[in-house]
Amino acid sequence: MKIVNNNSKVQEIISNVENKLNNNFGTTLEEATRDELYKAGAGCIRDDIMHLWTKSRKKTEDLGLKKLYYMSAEFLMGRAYSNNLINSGVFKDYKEAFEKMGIDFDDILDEESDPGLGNGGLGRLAACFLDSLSTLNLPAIGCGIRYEYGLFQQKIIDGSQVEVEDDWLRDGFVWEVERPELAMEVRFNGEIKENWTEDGLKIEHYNYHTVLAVPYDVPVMGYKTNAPATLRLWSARSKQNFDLHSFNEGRYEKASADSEFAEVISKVLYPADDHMQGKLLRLKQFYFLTSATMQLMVKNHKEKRGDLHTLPEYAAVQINDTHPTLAIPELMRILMDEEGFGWEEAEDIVSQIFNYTNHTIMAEALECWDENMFKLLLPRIYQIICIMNQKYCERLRTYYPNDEAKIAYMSIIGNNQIRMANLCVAVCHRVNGVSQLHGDILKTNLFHDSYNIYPQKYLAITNGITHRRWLALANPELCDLIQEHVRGDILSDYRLFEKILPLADNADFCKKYDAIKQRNKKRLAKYLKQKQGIEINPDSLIDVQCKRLHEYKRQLLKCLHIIYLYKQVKKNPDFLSKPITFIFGAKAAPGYQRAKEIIRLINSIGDMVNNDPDTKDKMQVVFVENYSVSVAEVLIPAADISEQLSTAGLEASGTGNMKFMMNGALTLGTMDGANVEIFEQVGDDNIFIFGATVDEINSMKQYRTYNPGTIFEKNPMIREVCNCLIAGELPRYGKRKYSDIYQSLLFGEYNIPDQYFVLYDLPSYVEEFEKVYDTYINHHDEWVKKAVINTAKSGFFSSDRTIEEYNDKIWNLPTYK
Ligand code: B1H
Repeated sequence: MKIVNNNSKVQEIISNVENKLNNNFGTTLEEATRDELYKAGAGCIRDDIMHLWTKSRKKTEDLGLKKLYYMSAEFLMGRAYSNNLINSGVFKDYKEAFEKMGIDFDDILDEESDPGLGNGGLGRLAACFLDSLSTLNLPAIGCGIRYEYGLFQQKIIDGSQVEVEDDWLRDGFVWEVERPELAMEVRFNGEIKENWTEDGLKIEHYNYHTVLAVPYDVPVMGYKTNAPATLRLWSARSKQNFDLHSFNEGRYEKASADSEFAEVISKVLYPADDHMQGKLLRLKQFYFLTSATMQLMVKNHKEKRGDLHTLPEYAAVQINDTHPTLAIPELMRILMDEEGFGWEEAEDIVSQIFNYTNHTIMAEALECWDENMFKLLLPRIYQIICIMNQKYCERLRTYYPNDEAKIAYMSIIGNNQIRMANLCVAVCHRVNGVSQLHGDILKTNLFHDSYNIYPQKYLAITNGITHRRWLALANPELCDLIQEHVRGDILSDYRLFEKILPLADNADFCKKYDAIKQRNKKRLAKYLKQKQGIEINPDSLIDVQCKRLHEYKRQLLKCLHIIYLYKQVKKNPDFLSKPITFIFGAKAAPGYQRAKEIIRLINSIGDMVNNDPDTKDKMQVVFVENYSVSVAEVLIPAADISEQLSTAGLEASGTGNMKFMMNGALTLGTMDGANVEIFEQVGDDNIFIFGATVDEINSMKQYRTYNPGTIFEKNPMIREVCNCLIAGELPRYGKRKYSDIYQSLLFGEYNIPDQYFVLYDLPSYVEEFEKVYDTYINHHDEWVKKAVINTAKSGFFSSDRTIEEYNDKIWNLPTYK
């Protein structure tokens, strides 16, 4: 019976695809290009999703359900087609249908561009959250920017990173719907006049620039959802597409200047991760996003409910890091200047609606804006922030009388800078960190003084990842294996993962589990051969570090370790009994010179190790180009070891670590971010921890007791490894030497040598790696058992759990039924 049903579904898909090819592209199955086949197939599932989406949006509005606005400058969505098929429960049917038509379905999936509208973890988290919100039937809209160009594509040429623009819209984007009827006007620059009238103070803004914000909506199909979420991306456009007035007067330059002013705003994503760039254009992007979103939110509420005082009953706003902070003063502006609210009244509403997630404590990432630049671009918002600051400081003085130093530290404006995190903390209802450790650091460190006054504001909610994409889509075989052994649907209930825990002792299960890992390694080998012409040994131990390139993430530590192993193998050919493949994937911000230098170093080490007859069969170093969501989907399921090496205290959470553990790689990491919670979930025996703890690092910083020079002198291993950077064994690109890196480790920048404690942690890393290697090689059954335990315990890291927590503790959204 089932087979017949299935067949008829497959048959239906085939005829739908044929119809689409015919109706939309005027072509046939035989003639169609791959792009047309992709679009026809995507169009079919899109029709179903659109239907569901339209219906549920209308009903949500009619029922007046409270809705979440998840505001973020980044949404790193990844490809939509396969994800939509999985979440609609028809992936296998589509695959079969295409195969019946004689078409390789993987090739079709590969046709889709991978929208990279985010830098890394922060943007990917937003995408996982939308998937979970949709799956849990919680009314939600993600609000972001429709960057015409996403994060650059990375090529490695001669060992160096070369950036290529990411023209993801070139062939069209089938999942979006333009909504010109919802376009909003956003105003920049100009002057403010205060007019006292009979009705009180009226604010007049004149001589401003207008930019049109046009929303494009994308449905986000959750797993078997009744209520797909919406991703609303704003695109900037000039109000007069062509300013006829200026044109007629012969002022061509002004006409085109206006359109340039507008269109450049949503042109490209800023490519710096965990690093603040105080550029005017960036500020324009943020105001553009927040003003358009707040205006439309208010307009919708007024149309539907009339009274703006009830807004907090119908809307919650989550601010993903400080980037969308301007939504706060913008809502104040709309309520006061356009809706006639008084200050207290407006503030009362604003303080109920907004919540802020902090993602980093690193000083260089904390967003602040030059006061003068800000004042010119956003004169009214500036005034509002000044008043907020004044009132906030007055309030603080009642708690901290006679402590002006503290007030200066906490104030929103200081040293001619506007500090966005302080603004958020001053106003938001809830402030959260993204792992337990990070939440603690916020309380004891970054926001300590605010925490002392408002402890109830602060909470920690550990990040998560959607197991639909990171297991079902990326590792279908493992997903099926788990599903076969549990009752209930793991894709809708992450708690079921734990049911496989007893199977860690079942030899038959472990054998199947291990065989899947092996096939995923083969799949990776095939991918690398096809995309980069690189051959790897799928029978080797696969050790992966993939994430943005940043000094605090310590790819350099891994480099030094590989150099150490190389030296050992050179001295003793039997040092490694089984080969290891070290895989790196990492993009460096284009202006981050040290990070780019580390990419060159990785490739140099690769050249040295991979071409040396003494080592090339024992170890291989591979740099995977263009690390992105779709690359991660092939890489992570193939990994044996997950490298999570950040200096303790600096990685707020990490989410790659969760993807690896779910897919059965064992973590080799520091006690940092969510690694701590992975440790707590799986227990001491099933994770490999090394390095200094947060307390140790803090104490070394506080008392300035760390001196890498001493370690260098005392430890011959460290001397040998460091000397390799400057001794001339490493092939170099151009005239480069790695002496800058060497210098920074031993003498440092601004007199802080080795500020990320690489040399400090290297000995304990080397030692721990030996344990990892020994377990993998000599106790393989034990290894597989540990891997199974990791998968079994990974349910906690599903973003469904994370979203449930946000909803319980912050948003209180109703479920759509
Ligand atoms: C994270 C950022 C970030 N933290 C500024 N901060 C950016 C900051 O373009 N900018 O200006 C972009 C990104 N990203 C990451 O967030 C943390 O480093 C990870 O530890 C964390 O897992 C992730 C999600 O919470």
